[in-house]
Amino acid sequence: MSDADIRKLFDQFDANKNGEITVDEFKAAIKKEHPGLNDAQVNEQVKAFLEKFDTGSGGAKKGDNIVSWAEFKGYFDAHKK
Ligand SMILES: [Ca+2]
Repeated sequence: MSDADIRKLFDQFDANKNGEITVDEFKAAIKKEHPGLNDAQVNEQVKAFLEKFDTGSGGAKKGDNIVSWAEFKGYFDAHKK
């Protein structure tokens, strides 16, 4: 995935375009993408998302339930082949 593709994906979640994905933004995106999910299922997705991305990479704060661009991109950089 190119940096531009990663950015595009990030921007899809970052609804207010402030460079951070909050839990509320992620929830809204998941509900839009998968309208059939119930709250418990949505919360599962949120949990998995935060475990993956709320890692503190790029000098961001780990575990603050906010995924910055640096954290988002850091995940993909770390998993590049
Ligand atoms: Ca945001």
